[in-house]
Amino acid sequence: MTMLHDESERLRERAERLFPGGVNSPVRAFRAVGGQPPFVARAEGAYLFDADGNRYIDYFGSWGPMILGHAFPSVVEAIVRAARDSASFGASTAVEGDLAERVMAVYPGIERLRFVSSGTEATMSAIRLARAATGRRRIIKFEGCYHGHADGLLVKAGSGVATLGIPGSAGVPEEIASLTLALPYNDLAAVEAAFASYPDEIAAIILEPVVGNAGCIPPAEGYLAGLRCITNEHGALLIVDEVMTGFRLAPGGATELYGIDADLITLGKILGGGLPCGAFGGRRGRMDLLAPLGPVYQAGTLSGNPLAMAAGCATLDYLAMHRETIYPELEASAKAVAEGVAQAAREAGVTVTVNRVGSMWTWFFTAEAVTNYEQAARSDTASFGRFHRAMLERGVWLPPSQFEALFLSLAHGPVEVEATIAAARAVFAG
Ligand code: KE4
Repeated sequence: MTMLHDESERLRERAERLFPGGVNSPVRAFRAVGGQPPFVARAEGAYLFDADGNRYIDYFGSWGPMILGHAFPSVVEAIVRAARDSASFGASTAVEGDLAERVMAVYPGIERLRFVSSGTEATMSAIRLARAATGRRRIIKFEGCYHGHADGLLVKAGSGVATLGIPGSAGVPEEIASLTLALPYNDLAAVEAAFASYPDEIAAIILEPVVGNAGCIPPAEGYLAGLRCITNEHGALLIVDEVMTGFRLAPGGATELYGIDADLITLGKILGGGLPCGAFGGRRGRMDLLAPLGPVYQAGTLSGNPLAMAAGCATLDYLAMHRETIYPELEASAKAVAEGVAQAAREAGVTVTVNRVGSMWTWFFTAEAVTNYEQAARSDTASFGRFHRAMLERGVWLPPSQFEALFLSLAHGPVEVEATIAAARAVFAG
C-alpha cells in the first residue's frame, strides 16, 4: 500500500519558504538519497509517526541520542518536572553537578568538565584548549570524520559534508583550513609522517574512536594505542570525540570499550537525553586553563541548561541501573538486524559490506572491505539511495546517507528486527 504524504508535502512547501533547503540541518533534506523527507509529528519507542500518520521503525534515533527509545517515561517525567521550575536560569544549579558526577562515574579520566549545548561547541572548545595547553596551532583530523561545523573541522569532514560531496565548506578562510591536516583513518604511518613534517607544531589529534560519520568504520587493531604512543612521543594531545559513541558502545563509550587514555573527551547526543547538550572534559590541570580560572575563554548562555541536565540524568541513570542487560541486548538486536539484512542482500545477489560496533552499524553497498573514507566513498551510493527510498515506503526509516551510522534503541526488539529484515527481503527481491 503506497503511503500518503499530503500533510508532509504541505509542511515541506512552507518549510522551503522559511529555511534554506527546507531544513535546519542539511542531512535531513534527503539530498543524497532522493525522495522527500516526511515530517515527523511524534515518536514513541522504536517508532516515528509522520504528519500523515504513517509509522516507521526508526534507525537514526535523532542521530544517536535516543538510546532508550522515544518518549521514554522517566526521561519525559524528568523534563516536565524540571520545566515546572522554569526552563533556564543562566546561573549555577545542583543538577549540573548531578549530571557531571554521573559522567565522571563512567569516564574516570574526566576530572573536570564543562557543559555546552552541542557537540560542535564541545569539539571547538576542546581544540582551543589543546592549542592553549601546547602553544601549538596545527591539528590532525581524519578524512570522513565529522566533529561538528566549527571552521577548522570542516576539512574533508564526514556526515553531511561527505553526504553532499563537498570538499569542505565555503566561508572557511584558507588561513584556518591550512592549520588542519586531514589524514586517512586507520593509517599510523600517515600520522607519523605528519609529525615528521611539522615537528613541534601539532597541538592535537581529534578522532572518532569508532567512525560513524563516514558510515561505521571501526579502529584497526592497535590503531588507537598507536595514536596514543605517537601523541605522547610528540607532545600532542589526544582528543577522543565521543559525541556519537559516548554511553552507546559501553557505559563509558569507546574510551571504556577500547581502554583509551585520552587527554580530552568530547560528549553530546545521549548525554542530553535528546535535549541540546554537549560537554568536554579531562584532567584538572588542563581543564583549569579555562576561564574564569585560566586564559582560555569559552562560554554559553544555555550551558548546563536544567532541562537538558535533567533529561541527561534520567537517561544515564537508566543506563547505569541496567548496564548488565542493556548493552548485551543492544548488541544482540543490532547484530540480528545488521546481519539479517546483509544476508537478504546476498541471497538476492546484492553485495553489501557490514561494519558494526555494538548498536551502531552501516551497510556499505560495496564488495570491498571499508577501513577508511576512501574505500567508503567507492560505495554505490545510488544503490544505497534506492534502498533507502524503498525501505522508507515499507515503514523503515534509515539515516538518509551512505555516510552515516544506523542506531537502534532499547525499544527495538524481535518484532522490529524481523519486520526490518522482511522489508529488506522484499526490497532486494525487487
Ligand atoms: P552537534 O553539533 O551536531 O550536536 O554535534 C557535532 C558532532 C560532533 N562529533 C560527532 C562524532 C558527531 O557525530 C557530531 C554530529 N553528528 C551528526 C550526524 N552524524 C549530526 C546530525 C546533523 O548534522 O544533523
